[in-house]
Amino acid sequence: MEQTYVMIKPDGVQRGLIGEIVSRIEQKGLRIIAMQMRMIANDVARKHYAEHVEKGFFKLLIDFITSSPVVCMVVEGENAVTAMRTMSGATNPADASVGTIRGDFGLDVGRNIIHTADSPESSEREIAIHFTGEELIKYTRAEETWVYE
Ligand code: D4T
Repeated sequence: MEQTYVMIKPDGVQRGLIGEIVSRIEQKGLRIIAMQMRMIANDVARKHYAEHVEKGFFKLLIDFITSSPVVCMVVEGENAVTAMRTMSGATNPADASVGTIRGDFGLDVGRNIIHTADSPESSEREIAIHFTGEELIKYTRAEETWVYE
């Protein structure tokens, strides 16, 4: 089982998409093992997006992600990183396929609704930024014998 870090961004929360997104994750068969709504502190945001520090959009990105509550999650399942990236769609919603979260609900790269870690290594790094080990809950979902062969 793989774990991935997922975050419903301020625009997703403000647009009332928490339920829709959580529902898609549940319906996919993935297991949410941690979930909390919180305001992201500036230093946490800078750590999370450290790879983009030199980019022109960095300040706007930090201002945006700290502007309003986000919903932080750890999602677990077979190939969870790829599964969540596929469900989220291309970074720019203009390029995202219909049926993906960004393709169905977004229009602008600066308001792309959801973040999902892009590799198992990023996932491990991001989970450690946003959650403690004790906050990750070990359990199985009753339907998993019907999700996995
Ligand atoms: P996140 O990290 O938010 O899941 O997005 P991606 O993994 O799909 O894309 P990314 O790291 O390349 O970009 C991080 C974040 O910055 C915003 N962004 C990106 C932006 O505002 N303008 C831009 O030109 C780009 C490339 C959107 C996502």
